[in-house]
Order: sequence, then C-alpha cells, then structure tokens
Amino acid sequence: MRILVTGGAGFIGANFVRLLLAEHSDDEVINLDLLTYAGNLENLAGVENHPRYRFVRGDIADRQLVGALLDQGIEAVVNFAAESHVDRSIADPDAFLHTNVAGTLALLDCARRAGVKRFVQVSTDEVYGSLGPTGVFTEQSPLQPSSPYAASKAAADLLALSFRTTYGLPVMVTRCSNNFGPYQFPEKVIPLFVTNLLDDQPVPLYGDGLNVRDWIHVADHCTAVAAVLRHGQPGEVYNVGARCERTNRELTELILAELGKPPALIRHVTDRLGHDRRYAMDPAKIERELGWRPRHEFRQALRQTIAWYRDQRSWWERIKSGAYTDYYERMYGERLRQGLPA
Ligand code: NAD
Ligand code: TDX
Repeated sequence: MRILVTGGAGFIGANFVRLLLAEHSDDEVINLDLLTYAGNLENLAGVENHPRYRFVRGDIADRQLVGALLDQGIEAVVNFAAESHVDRSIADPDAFLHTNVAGTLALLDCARRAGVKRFVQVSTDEVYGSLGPTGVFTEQSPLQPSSPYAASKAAADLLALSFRTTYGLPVMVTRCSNNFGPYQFPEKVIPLFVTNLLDDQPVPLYGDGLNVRDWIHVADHCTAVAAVLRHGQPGEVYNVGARCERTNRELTELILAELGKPPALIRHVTDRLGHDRRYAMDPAKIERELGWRPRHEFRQALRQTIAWYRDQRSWWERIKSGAYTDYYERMYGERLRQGLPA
C-alpha cells in the first residue's frame, strides 16, 4: 500500500514509519511533516534513504501540497500531525486550532477529492475528559475535553467521522492512552523526568501527584494503528490502551528507583490548569474485533525506555538546548523555585 503518514518526524509518527518499513514489505511511505519544534529528522536516522520511504517538508493545512502528494497514487492516509502538548495549549492555543482542526479538515477534504481508500485519524483518550476514581472510557463515552489541546483533538476526531457520514470517506479513528518510549520530546512527563534526573536536576510534579494516567508503550500504539489501517471498519472508533494505570507519584518513584536517584529531587509545584484527574481506557473492542494485543509489560518497557534515554544523551541534549531552554524557564522556572521538596 502507498501511504501518506503525516507527522512522521514526531515521536509516535517516527516509530510508526519505522514499523511500516521494518515489518510491512509491501508498503511505501511518504512522510509529510512541517518540522515544528517537535519534529526532528534525527528520529528517522537510519531509514532516511530507505527505498520505500520519502520525506516531504510541509503543512497538512497546505491543500495544494497535500493534493499534489495524494495524486501520486496514495491509497491511505494516517494522520499523526498535531500540536500535542497540553501545557503549550494552555499557554498558547492558536497553533492547536491551525494544525489539529484546520489542518485535519484540509487533509480530509483533499483525501475525499483524491478518492483515498483508507484514512486513519489518530485521536486521543483526552477527548473523553476526566474520570472519577472508578470506571473506564469506552467508545460510547461522551466527549468532554478539558484543555484547548483536547478540544482541538475532539474537533478533529468528529470532523473525521463526519467525513465518513457525509461524503463516505472511509475514515477510522483511534483513541489511545498515554504513550512512552524512544524519541519522545522531553516536554512530556517521562522523558522530561528521566533526562532531568540523569543530570541530577529536580523534577516538577504537578499538584498532589495523584493524577492517574494509563500508559502504553509506543510500539503497541503503532501496531494498533497498523491493525486499524488494514482491518478497521470505516466509520468506527477504536480505543487503544494497555490497562496500565499509575498515579504520577508512583510513576515518578519508579523512575527515581530505576535511576538510583533520591526522592528529594521531587518538587511539588503548582498544578496544571484544568488538570484531568484520571484516564483509563477500555480497549476491549479492538482486542475483540481486530485481535490486537499490547506486547510490552510496563515495568520492563519503562526500564528499557530509561536505558534508551541514558544511551541517547546527544539526541536529547541537542533538543534541551536552544529554544527549549526558554520554554523550560517559562514553564518551570518560577514553579520550581517555589516548589516544595518531597
Ligand atoms: P509530537 O508532538 O511528538 O509530533 C507531532 C509531529 O507533527 C511533529 O513531527 C510536528 O513537526 C508535526 N506537525 C505539527 N504540525 C504540523 C503541520 N501543520 N503539518 C505537518 N506536520 C506537523 O506528537 P506525538 O506525541 O508523536 O503525537 C502524535 C499524534 O498522536 C498526535 O495526533 C497526538 O494527538 C496523538 N496522540 C499522542 C499520544 C501521546 O501520548 N503522545 C497519545 C494519544 C494520541
Ligand atoms: O512536568 C510535568 N509534571 C507533571 O506532573 C509534566 C510535563 C506533566 N506532569 C503530569 C501531568 C499529567 O498528569 O504528568 C501527566 C502526564 O503529562 P504529559 O506527559 O504532559 O501528558 P498528558 O497531559 O497526559 O497528555 C499526553 O497523553 C495524551 C500527550 O501529551 C497527549 O498528546 C496525548 O493525547
């Protein structure tokens, strides 16, 4: 299959491109990525000259460019491209509307005109909002997004489904829980905490640290997207998760223990605005209907992920210098200075 993957220079997209090239020998991949602060061609080191791979720099909202790419015999589109960080959406939501909403709409419209055969919209558990202490999100749970990021992803998710209903575009939507693994930008909690601790720097734990996230290794998310791409039913939504809930405090303690660092490096800092309390995904539908299963055990995969960041210091040191330094100071400077040690 000839596939347009968008956002393939980001964390999950790069892992997905690697999966397609390694394990799907009939697939050809065009990777369309704008290379924002989060896009990094180093995430694709080693595959850039693969005979079944091509990179194009550009915006998914650029209809002329997208239309021209789709005219090159593209059969399927997988849309990973997004502004993806909740804290950035709280500070400055505009880019989220541009890429996540207008960009997805442009991509859908071009795909419809080009007669694309399969379209996977990579959505998120955050569209469901926050859970209380019990219960899980199913595909029937109401969409109640909390942050501008989540609201923009909910808009994209619903636009994608509307293109199936209105125009018959064969769209599938995946909604996955929190990913971790190699190549994740060190603004997200696991790579941020691991890389700070590797440098003996404090880690900013928001609020009481008891917010719950449901973790899945990125490789398992990628096999789920690949399964939906090939075997998903148009018009259907598939929750993806590995039934792995941890409080942020538990997660932080695991990382500290693995790195042999003292709990005194935890700083309790001001909470995120509108911070969702708990996510928990029910992935029964994709397991039952597509036979997909997560393959990674959390503790072992977390250990391997920490080892990856330990070994790839030059990858994250380059990112953490430059523009990132200003971001870090803006996000955490004051919070950390006022933060209370554990
Ligand atoms: P990321 O921020 O690491 O990567 C996003 C990529 O999209 C970057 O390479 C960036 O350059 C590119 N991009 C941004 N705007 C673009 C535009 N206008 N045109 C073309 N490319 C553009 O994000 P990620 O964590 O890899 O997430 C990928 C997708 O998966 C997103 O849609 C996100 O909402 C979704 N998702 C993420 C998680 C998670 O835990 N990270 C969980 C569920 C769903
Ligand atoms: O410094 C921090 N301190 C902290 O306590 C950061 C960055 C986060 N946190 C907390 C907030 C969350 O409860 O850790 C948890 C995880 O935070 P993030 O890594 O920012 O992820 P989250 O907000 O849960 O969103 C992620 O999962 C769903 C991705 O970033 C989204 O793209 C995806 O849709």
